[in-house]
Amino acid sequence: MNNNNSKSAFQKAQEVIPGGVNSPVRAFKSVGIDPIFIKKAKGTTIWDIDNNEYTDFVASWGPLILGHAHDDVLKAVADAAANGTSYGAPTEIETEMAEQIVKMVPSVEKVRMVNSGTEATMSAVRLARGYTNRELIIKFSGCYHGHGDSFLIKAGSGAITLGLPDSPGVTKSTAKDTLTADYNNLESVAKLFAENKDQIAAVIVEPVAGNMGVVPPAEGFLQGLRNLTTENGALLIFDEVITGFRLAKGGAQEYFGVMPDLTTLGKIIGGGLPVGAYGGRKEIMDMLAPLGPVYQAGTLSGNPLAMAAGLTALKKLDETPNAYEDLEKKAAFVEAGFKLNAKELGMNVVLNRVGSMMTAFFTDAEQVASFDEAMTSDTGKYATYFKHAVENGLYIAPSQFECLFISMAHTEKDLEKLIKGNRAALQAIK
Ligand code: HOZ
Repeated sequence: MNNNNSKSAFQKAQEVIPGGVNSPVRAFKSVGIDPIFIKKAKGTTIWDIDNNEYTDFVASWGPLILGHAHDDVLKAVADAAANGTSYGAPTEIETEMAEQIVKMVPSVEKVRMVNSGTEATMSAVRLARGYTNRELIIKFSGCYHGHGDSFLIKAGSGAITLGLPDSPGVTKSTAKDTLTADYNNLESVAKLFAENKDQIAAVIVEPVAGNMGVVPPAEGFLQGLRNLTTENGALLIFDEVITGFRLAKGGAQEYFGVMPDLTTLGKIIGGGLPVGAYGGRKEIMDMLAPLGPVYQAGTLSGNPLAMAAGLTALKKLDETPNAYEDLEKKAAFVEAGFKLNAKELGMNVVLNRVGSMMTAFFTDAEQVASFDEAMTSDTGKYATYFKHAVENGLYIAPSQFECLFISMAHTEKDLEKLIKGNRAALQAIK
């Protein structure tokens, strides 16, 4: 495979961009090859600047559930752009977007638009602190909630991929306000509540962990968090930046039937443009300025292009009959194919899947239900697997600790190619 153009583009980028990338995990550092520079994409296919073609299962890390450059999204963005790209003033489409979110996400009565998932989680935690008049939060080791200071404590995603779960630059006083518990371990949460009586503002959790690879919540875990937070007067925040509109119209809260107080959203909500949002019960959301005292603002929040793209994507998901059943069928087909490959090759691979998000962990552990178990993965094997997947025309996450996403655009042929490529890549690490 010729990748000379990507190689020299990376050299050039490193002169002027730290590490040559605008988000660390894109540098492919943990898989030991230079990053692929993308030229264009359509549907499920992406082309790099050396004209290599790949079937994409990264989907821009989740947002592109309709596939790349969906015609309706492109038209909505072009129509909006023709009327101006930003006003810094209210528009009707923001209300339409809020109505659509309130309709789809069961626990959300009011919602505020921001520009990224990071902004959404930072703002939701500030709101939770303002509402409860408490300072501490609980997060889970290996969960990732963007790069806000409070969350870079035992953080997942690029932070574990690069071995930087606690970032320098986060002050000691900020770090001490974040307590960490173990995912799928309610006792560790109960202990923190007992040790910090009336001081915990909120528990923030990815209802399906997606940033230490996919780790599903154990039976009763989310309901247990709901009970513990209610009993202790704290808020429960579901970070649905990945799971929102992916597992069901109403995200993980609909899928698992557990309602949080606040929900953070990103990725799919922007239809491929930079959008985040946080929402919840009216009485909590009304604490936000200009109604209440908790401040949060943004020049580009509710941007008309981003709203046009996002609203088109959400409506498509809302209006397509059997959208989520179809995603489930496609993803189950891939899971079965991966498992059969591993079985026939006599390899131990743990495949975790919830709906259209999944991760294959290269570990000898019997299951991956916790951060510690995720960390038993052989990342060297993943690197070899990744290189062979790329050689076989598959674009998958350049890190063990991320998700593989199935989109509505994937065809049977795409999925068969994925299963075949998985077999070839597995053979390479056998
Ligand atoms: N933190 C993102 C994945 N969970 C990566 C974002 C990016 O590099 O674009």
